[in-house]
Amino acid sequence: MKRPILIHPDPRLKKACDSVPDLDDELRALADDMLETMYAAPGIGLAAPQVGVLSRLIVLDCVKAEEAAPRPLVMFNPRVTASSELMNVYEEGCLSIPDQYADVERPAEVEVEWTDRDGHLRKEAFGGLWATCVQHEIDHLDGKLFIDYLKPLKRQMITRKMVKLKKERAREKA
Ligand code: K1U
Ligand code: ZN
Repeated sequence: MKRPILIHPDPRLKKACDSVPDLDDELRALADDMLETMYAAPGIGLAAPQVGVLSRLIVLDCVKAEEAAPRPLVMFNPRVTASSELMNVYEEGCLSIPDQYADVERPAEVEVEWTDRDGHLRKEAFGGLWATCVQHEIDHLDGKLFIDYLKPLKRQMITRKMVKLKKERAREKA
């Protein structure tokens, strides 16, 4: 089931999320819903707070080529265990901040540890777009958005645009 994606500004996008103590069917169903929501958007990642659930769960699939096999990853309690000194700049977007893009600098490679959908502990090193995306998604779990890396004026400008967009969408619904 596809779930609605919250649009910034929303207090739920600014909160630090709780760790997931034990996996259950409800959490696995949430992960499946998030993957469906992400692919439909379309997007390459999604974090639970973006669908209003304040738990440490992210999904991602950064396989770009249409002919390549998809690689959906479900990560419960993901954490960065090592970061490269080498940095990388990528023009980021966010499904909670539609149609706004900006350059963000982050470590080019990260090692991430997480619990997968089957409850197994996993560890993997990511580079390129995967590294950017997994850091963007883990930031969501700490209540941080990519616009928080921008200069205040640019951040305010984007936030004003989003307030306007939300008003327009609410008017269309009424
Ligand atoms: O967290 C999110 O809101 C998802 C976001 C992830 C992300 C994008 C770019 C850099 C870092 C993290 C998105 O998926 S925005 C949409 C997007 O980037 C995209 C959509 C369709 C095809 C390819 C990319
Ligand atoms: Zn985002």
